[in-house]
Amino acid sequence: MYWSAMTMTTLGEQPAPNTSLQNAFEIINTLAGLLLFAVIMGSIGDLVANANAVKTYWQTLMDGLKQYMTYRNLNESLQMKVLKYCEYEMGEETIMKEHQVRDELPTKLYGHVTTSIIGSSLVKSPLFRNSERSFLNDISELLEPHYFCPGDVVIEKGQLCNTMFIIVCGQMVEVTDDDVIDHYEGEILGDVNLIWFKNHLNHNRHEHNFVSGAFSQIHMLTRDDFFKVLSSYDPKLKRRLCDVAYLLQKERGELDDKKRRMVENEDMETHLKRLAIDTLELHDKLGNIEEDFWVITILFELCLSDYCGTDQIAYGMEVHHSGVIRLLCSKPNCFDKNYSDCPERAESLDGCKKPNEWVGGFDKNIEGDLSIMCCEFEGIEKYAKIRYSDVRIRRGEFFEGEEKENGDGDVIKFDVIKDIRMHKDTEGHAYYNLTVLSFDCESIPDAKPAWFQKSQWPYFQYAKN
Ligand SMILES: *[C@@H]1O[C@H](CO)[C@@H](O)[C@H](O)[C@H]1NC(C)=O
Ligand SMILES: *[C@@H]1O[C@H](CO)[C@@H](O)[C@H](O)[C@H]1NC(C)=O
Ligand SMILES: CC(=O)N[C@H]1CO[C@H](CO)[C@@H](O)[C@@H]1O
Repeated sequence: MYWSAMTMTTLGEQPAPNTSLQNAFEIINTLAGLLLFAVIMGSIGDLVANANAVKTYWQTLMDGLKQYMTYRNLNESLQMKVLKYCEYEMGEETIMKEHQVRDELPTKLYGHVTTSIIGSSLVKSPLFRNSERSFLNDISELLEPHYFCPGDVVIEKGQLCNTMFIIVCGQMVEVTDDDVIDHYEGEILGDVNLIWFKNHLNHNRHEHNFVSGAFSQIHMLTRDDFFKVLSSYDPKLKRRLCDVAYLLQKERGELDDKKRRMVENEDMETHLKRLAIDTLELHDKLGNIEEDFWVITILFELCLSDYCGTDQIAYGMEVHHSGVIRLLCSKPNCFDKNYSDCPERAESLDGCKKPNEWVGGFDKNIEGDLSIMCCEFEGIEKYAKIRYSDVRIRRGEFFEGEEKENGDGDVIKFDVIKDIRMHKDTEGHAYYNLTVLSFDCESIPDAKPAWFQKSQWPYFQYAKN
C-alpha cells in the first residue's frame, strides 16, 4: 500500500521494474491502491453528504416554500412564521416526524415507545395515577401528535373539554383573566375534565385560552378515544375514574355546590360511593330512590357511552330504570373472520341510515343527545334482512336478539341492531326504537374487503396476521 501510494502521488522514487513479473506486480499493486483510495474517498463523501442531509432537506423545502408563498402572495408575517418554523426544524436536525415513526412501527411497539416517552406524564396525572399499565398503554397508542408554533392557540376559551393534552416538548401558556400560568414539558392538561358532570359550572367547557409559548409538540387524546379504550375494561375502572374526576373537579371548585345541598351528610355520600362501585342491578334500584341519590345518577348518567369493543356486534340493548342504557354485545361464532369497518367515534346524530351500516356503539352527551357509531359491513343488504323495524324499549325494558344454530351447534343466523332512534314520550322520558336485522352468516364471502388493509381500528386482532 505504502508503495502504491508513493507511486500514485509520485513522491517516491521507486526503482523501475525490470522483468515482466515485476511489471505485472506493479500494475496490480497500483490498481489495488487506486481502488482503496476510491473507496475511502467515496465513504468520506457519503459521510459529508449525510451530515448535511437534514440541512439540505430543509433548505430545499424552504426554497420551494418561499417561491410558493411569493407566488400565492401570502402576507409577510405569515411567511416569516413559516420560515421560522423551518429554521427551527433545521436546527433540531429532525426529519422523522412523530406520525412517520408511528406509521413505520407496529402499533403495539409504537405504543410502548410513546409510553416510555410520556408514561411518566400519564402516571403523574391524578386521574390515571392508579390505573393499570395496560390501560395506559392502550391510551398511549391512541395519542395523536400535533405541532404548534409560538403564539398558536391550542385550546380556545369556551371549547368543550373533549381532549386531553400532553406537552411532549415546548411550552404552553394559560392565559387567565389577570395572570398567565406556564405549563412545561411533561405536563398533562385536560385529563380530569375528560369526564363530564352535569353540574359543571362552565358546562364542561374550557375557562381559559391556552397558547403555545414555543415550538411545541403536543400529544392529544380525544374524549371519544378515551371512552372507547375505557369501554373495553372492567366497568369498575370507569366508575373509579368517574369518582376520582368528580372529586378532583369538586376540589377545584368547578362543580356547582348549591345543588349539593341534597347530600350534605358525608357519611351518606361515602356510602353511596361504595354502592356505586357495585353492579348495574344496584343502580337500577337506586333509580327509584330518585333525587337524594342524584350523585349516583350523575356518576352513571354522564359516563354514558357504550361500545361493543373491537370484535363484537350489538345484539341487544337494555334501558335501566335510571335511564342508563347499555348495549349487549356478542361474538357469534360464524362471524369471527368477517370484518366490519367502524369510524373512530360515535358521531352520527341521526342514526345509521345507510343500508350497509349497523350500530357499533353510542355516546350520550351531557345534553342528552344520542350519537351512534355506525359500522359498515360491505354488502349487508345481501346477507341480512330487516327482522323488526320498530322495537320500542322504554325504561326498565330490554331487547335481546336471537341466534340460530344448525345441527352442529354452529351459529348460522343472528340478530344485530342496525339502528337506534331516541324519542321522548309525553312525559319527557326517553325511549328507544330499534331496527333489528337478521344476519345470515352462510351468505358472507370469506375474502377480506378492500378497505380492510386501510382500516386502523377497530380490527379483529386475531384476523390481522
Ligand atoms: C397578515 O395576516 C395576519 C392575520 O392573518 C394579520 O394579523 C396581519 O395584520 C397581516 N399582516 C399584514 C402585513 O397584512
Ligand atoms: C316506536 O315503535 C313503536 C312500536 O314498537 C311505534 O308504535 C312508534 O310509533 C315508534 N315511534 C316512533 C317515533 O317512530
Ligand atoms: C370465520 C367464519 O366463519 N367466517 C365466515 C365469513 O363468511 C363466510 C361466507 O359465508 C363464512 O363461510 C365464514 O364462515
